[in-house]
Amino acid sequence: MSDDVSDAAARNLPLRHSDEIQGDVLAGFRKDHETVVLLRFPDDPAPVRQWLARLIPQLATTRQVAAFNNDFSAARRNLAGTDPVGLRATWVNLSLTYSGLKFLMGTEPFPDQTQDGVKAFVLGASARADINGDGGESAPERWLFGRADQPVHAVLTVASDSRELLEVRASELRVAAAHGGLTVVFEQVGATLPGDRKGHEHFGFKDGISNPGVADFDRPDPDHPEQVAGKPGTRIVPAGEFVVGLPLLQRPDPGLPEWAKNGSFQVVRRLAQDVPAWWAQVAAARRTLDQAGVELPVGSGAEWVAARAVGRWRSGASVAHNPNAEPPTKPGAPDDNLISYADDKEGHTTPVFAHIRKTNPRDHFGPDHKVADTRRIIRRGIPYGQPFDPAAGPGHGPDADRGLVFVAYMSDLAFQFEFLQSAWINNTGFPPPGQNGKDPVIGQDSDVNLKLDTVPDGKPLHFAQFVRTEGTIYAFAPAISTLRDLAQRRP
Ligand code: N7H
Repeated sequence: MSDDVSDAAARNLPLRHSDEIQGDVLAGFRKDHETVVLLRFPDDPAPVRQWLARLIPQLATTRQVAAFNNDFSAARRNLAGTDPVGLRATWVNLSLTYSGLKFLMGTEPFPDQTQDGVKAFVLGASARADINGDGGESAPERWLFGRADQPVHAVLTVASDSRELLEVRASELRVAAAHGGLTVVFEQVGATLPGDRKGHEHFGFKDGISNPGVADFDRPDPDHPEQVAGKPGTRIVPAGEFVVGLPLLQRPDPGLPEWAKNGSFQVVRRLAQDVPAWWAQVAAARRTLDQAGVELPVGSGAEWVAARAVGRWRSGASVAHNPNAEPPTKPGAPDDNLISYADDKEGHTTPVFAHIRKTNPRDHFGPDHKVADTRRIIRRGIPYGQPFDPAAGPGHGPDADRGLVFVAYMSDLAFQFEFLQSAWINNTGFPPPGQNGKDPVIGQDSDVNLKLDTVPDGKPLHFAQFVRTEGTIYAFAPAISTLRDLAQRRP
């Protein structure tokens, strides 16, 4: 597994030892509790630089987080899969928005703004709402953060094993920020869901199964060097897809300034999920199919349709390998991620509109995965709010706030995140040919065309959007040395 690398193997994986790249990007904090604190700078840069200088030694590097995750996995293995209680850490990372970077640099950070990814970062997420499909109820004027009238300069990502430890650390960070004259514009707390729902998102599906492997960070499988050892199906892509200045798969190097090297662009999005409404429409879709006489596995119910919408069953088992029913979960088995769409071009098993197929078409366009691999992002999301369970009392009902704190890293906001949103998720024509529908989990309202061996021309099913955008920030997590230069006002 990516976090399970022996000392000997780690020596040949130079990015595991990076003291430059911040820790959440490649290693991933992977904690049960996380908060994202959005900060605004005061007018005077001097106290902000002092705040930054004091903060830098507290920022988690890739070396620290990778080593911790490695120890944690080893201990977990020795404890037959339970979490080692004594091994705890609280991590902090810092990213800056365009206006935050410009403020600290005292000059234009990107003299050349012709490149699309740079343009997206400079303009910010609210100006890119049309591209990202953020209209109507998801329009920026309604956002809780990231609106044009509500500047954010810096983003602290804080993660810990317990809520108490997180709260202590977050309050220390808030006090330090206040000393520097910074104000908290918004704070979004997230936590893994309780009990057996740990690791699952609010609709009920296991999340965090498929993230890209990264060259020089993840150990390649000796027999299949294009995949991560111990993680069948997890493809290794060049690190430059996520970290600026490192090798890319096939795009030309965008030629970003030297200070950006070893940094990563970050998207933070609060995505509200209307759980009962989404499931009600899944059940309605099932009734439509039953009434149309479409033959489906007996007793499979709404779950069958929901699994088609996601591409996985609730447990994370793929529809590709388990078309008819959710299989019993096997303890200790690697995640079901060795998925091919090569023999399912029409999507009779995994629909071409399924969320995991829209966002990573894998080998749909060819065995080299190139179309998919250049658009990958590293996802570090965590749920917020209580699970939907009205009988459990206040906070669990249909009107309570709940959803996903979506956090993702990449080296180009336009080429990766924005492209996924506009060209794949919200494009009824993707994948060509024909009109297949938008993503029925996170996309805008649309009909999807469900094709089956027995219904090769497809049956239209309507999916309305029950994931609403409530805020978005584009930020950049600079290398530690760049942050040091900014604290000392070196250009
Ligand atoms: Fe998605 N969901 O509950 O259905 N996502 N996602 N996502 N998502 C994935 O494979 C979900 C969102 C991706 O490589 C799983 O790890 C929800 C955005 C990508 O096969 C589940 C929300 C974007 C993958 C969900 C949400 C993506 C992925 C299966 C919002 C990009 C990996 C678990 C509330 C812009 C695909 C897994 C692959 C997987 C859900 C948001 C992208 C269950 C509820 C905004 C690339």
